Amino acid sequence: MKRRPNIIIIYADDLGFGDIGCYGASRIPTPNLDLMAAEGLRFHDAYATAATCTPSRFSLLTGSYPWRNPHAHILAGDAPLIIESGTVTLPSMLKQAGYATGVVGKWHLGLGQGDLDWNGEIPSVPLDVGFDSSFIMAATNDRVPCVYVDGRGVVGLDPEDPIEVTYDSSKPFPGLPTGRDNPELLRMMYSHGHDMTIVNGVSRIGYMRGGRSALWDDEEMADVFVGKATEYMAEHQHQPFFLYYALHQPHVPRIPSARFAGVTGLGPRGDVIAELDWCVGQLLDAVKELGLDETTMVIFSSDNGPVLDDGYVDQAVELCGDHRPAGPLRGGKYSMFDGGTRVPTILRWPGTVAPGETTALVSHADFLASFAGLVGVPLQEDAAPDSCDVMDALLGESASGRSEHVVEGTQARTVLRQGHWTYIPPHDGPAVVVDTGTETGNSPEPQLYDLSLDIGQITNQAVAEHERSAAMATRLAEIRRGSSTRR
Ligand code: NG6
Ligand code: CA
Repeated sequence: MKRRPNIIIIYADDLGFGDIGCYGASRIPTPNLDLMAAEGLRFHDAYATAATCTPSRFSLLTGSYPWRNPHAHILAGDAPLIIESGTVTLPSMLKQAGYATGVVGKWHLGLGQGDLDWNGEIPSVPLDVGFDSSFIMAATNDRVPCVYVDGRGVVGLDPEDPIEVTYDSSKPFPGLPTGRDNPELLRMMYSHGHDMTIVNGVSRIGYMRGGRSALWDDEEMADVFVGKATEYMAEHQHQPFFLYYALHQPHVPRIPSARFAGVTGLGPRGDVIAELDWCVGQLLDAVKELGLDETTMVIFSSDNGPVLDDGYVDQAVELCGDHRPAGPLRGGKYSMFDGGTRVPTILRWPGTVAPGETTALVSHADFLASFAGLVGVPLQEDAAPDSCDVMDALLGESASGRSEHVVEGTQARTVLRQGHWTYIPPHDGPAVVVDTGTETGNSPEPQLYDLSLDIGQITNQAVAEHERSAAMATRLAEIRRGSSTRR
């Protein structure tokens, strides 16, 4: 008998492997995630496919490695949708099994087909790739347009005050204040980038004009999204549903609601993680109150690793102290080291999944094939090319997931993990990005690490284990040349 649990994926934005209590953090209170982990299965070796957002989310929804799609890199706020229509996606597959499918929160996979008019019906939205309900922000909370999009329309837009958006730095809207020219208008200064249009006293990436009645309030964003997420569950409680709840925390600009400002002593970054935990609690409370506890599988994870200074002066670096956002891992967001892609991952399904921990290797790209197996939808051969059915590992019934997988840092620079070994090919470029302080993993030499003995990737074994290193280089090249790795 196939099962059809409700499926909820809660996806944080830039939350690191060491950022929450159940993964070792002691200075940020995360009682709801800690309880979720105590009641569920906690993964040590679960990975996003990339160290940045768009490519990770592309994989989560399509089961494809991101480097197969040349558009799967950090997108501007007015970029076209990068999932081709007709692609089998997590929600379109679940729809075939009779699920209601909804997305709430950060999208960042593009909207429209280019040259987007935000003032009419927006073509190519989540509704066109498998979701039947959608309440999103287009890209990131640091990119314009700073508005919510419900279905195909901007929420609260006054037709008399249309929105215009551009990312062309040679065409800023004349006379409109920017962070660069009007720093006196800012309540949070930028540190790098983020010096364009000012919205709510915060300068963003990109330029926008108009749409004043539609602008979001950063402080309210957590409440708005969690409100929509719980509303969605209440509306669909009588049929199986899939909810992709994509949190905006702890991405920059880090602006918690007043209830969370100052609660951690780590500055806004710590505070928005505490707020994120509260959001998870609200959602899980709603699951319980609706009586859906045993019929709902909830997965919590993050799209990429952590970063402290990602472009605003918010004291994330200064107040971090002994908190280790990536835990024992090296690198973080943007990095080919494990800190970029190995992320906290918790699965809770009371009555079906026993509480515990697992070291099974799983990729977020695997959710598509795994859920397809669970609900009994056969996948066509060309669908979800890199998604492996690791449902047994996800349910804690097997200790082994995949034998190998590929992740990327930025610019589609890929890394191969096989068993407990990780191979990083030689790459040009800086070893450290100065602005963000991240170690990229770039090195003129090949790097090979034994994660079972050296989780912090300190000792390069590429010379000592020359044959293994060469074999992994060959295998990675073979995977990159091929069109599918799904077995
Ligand atoms: C970078 C931004 C960074 C963040 C990132 C996307 C600058 C200087 N930096 O380009 O702040 O927005 O893009 O983050 O503009 S992600 O989590 O959505 O991938
Ligand atoms: Ca992210």
